[in-house]
Amino acid sequence: MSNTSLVAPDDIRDRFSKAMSAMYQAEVPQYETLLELVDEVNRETLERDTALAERLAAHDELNRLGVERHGAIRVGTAEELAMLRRLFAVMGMHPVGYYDLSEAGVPVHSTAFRPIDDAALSRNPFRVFTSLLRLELIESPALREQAASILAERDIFTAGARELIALSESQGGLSDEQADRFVAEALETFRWHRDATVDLATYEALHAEHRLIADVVCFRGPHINHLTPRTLDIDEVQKRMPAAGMNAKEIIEGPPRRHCPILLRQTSFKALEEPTHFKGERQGTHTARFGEIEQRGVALTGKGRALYDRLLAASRDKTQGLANDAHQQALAEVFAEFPDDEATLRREELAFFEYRLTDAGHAADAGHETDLDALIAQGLVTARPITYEDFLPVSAAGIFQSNLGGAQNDAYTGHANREAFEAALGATVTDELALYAERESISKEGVLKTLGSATAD
Ligand code: OOG
Ligand code: NI
Repeated sequence: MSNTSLVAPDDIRDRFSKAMSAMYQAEVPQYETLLELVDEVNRETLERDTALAERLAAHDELNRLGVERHGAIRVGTAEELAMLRRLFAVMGMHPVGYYDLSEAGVPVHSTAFRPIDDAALSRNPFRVFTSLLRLELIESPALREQAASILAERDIFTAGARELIALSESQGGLSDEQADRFVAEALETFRWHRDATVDLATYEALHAEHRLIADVVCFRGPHINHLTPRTLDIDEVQKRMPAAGMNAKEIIEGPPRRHCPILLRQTSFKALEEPTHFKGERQGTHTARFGEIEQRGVALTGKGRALYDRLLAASRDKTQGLANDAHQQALAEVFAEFPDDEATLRREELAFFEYRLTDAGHAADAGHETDLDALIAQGLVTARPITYEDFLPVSAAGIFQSNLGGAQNDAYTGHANREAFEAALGATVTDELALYAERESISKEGVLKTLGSATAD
């Protein structure tokens, strides 16, 4: 087959994310309500803030506003994780970042399968936060073995999905018709199954160890547990959730509201109790699925991230137990130390920026100095914040916990094991900071080369 008849992986991801969204809206009607609320607040925000509307239009972001930014799943075995890596690769999604959630009392470690380059992110930014259960952290050997043997019996992929993944690998992509079949087959892995694979007593034993263990082990597949659209005003959506019938998470995770947004802010409506059939004709319920929203800001450098982590840790005592408004206020007070204008964030190397020539820069003769600050002051170059595309372990733990009934087990902490995760994955994870640093330096070299060198001849 010639390469021209193959569909771009970005297009397959776009089809897949739309199919996933439609499936989730049908399965979880409250998620549809959340999408409507987000859309309403986004429209009002754009009407009120015309500068924001112009900026989004200039960056060609308005038409993608309604597209989900991420989803999340949890798997039980190394084989499942490794196969998912191959499944996501078909759609141009690659493992970026290692997140140790054991630190927060949750027995998983995770990565995000996501598009990497700019063009792919702007075509469709959909990514999947993927966690691997760490059975080795379960204390009881009997329970550990029982969980492992239940997991060993399931296959979370359809035969069709396996065939199409192998086909994509051997022919270097999929045709239009194969891509549609792949999306339909892949979707089956993420579907909800109301029939558990175990009896109620087994479910309860695993649940008593940790609700997450029951969620991963007792079902036929890793049901997608949330999807997450992008909001332009997370504080406003949080405020309106109760009136729209949603049980909002108590607090917004991440940094406080700022003039220059940094990293990632997130909140959710809490997981719903859903009827579940257990083996032996027993009925019960399981809580797993929820809806989340996110608002993203600039990616921080190692130095900026260290400052963020320090301030977040310092805020913990002051914010403990506070309701959202008071929590945000206390957080803002601690974060007053974090510079909140683009020029300072850039000059102090706290955040990543992408450098571009302005119209004047394009028209300028070469032979300029190579001092970026001077070029910016002369209006020849602009610096645009690079959006953070990844996740935050403390925030992720907060999202996990609010949907797992706050369960936390300190016995799990202090067990980061990136090597074991990568061995299970069958690949290394890309370092997210290196990606931002590379983008910044390529853009810097590009403008300096154009403005600085050409007259040398
Ligand atoms: C994943 C929670 C983490 C996020 O946005 O930080 C997450 C899960 O509950 O499986 O999705
Ligand atoms: Ni999430």
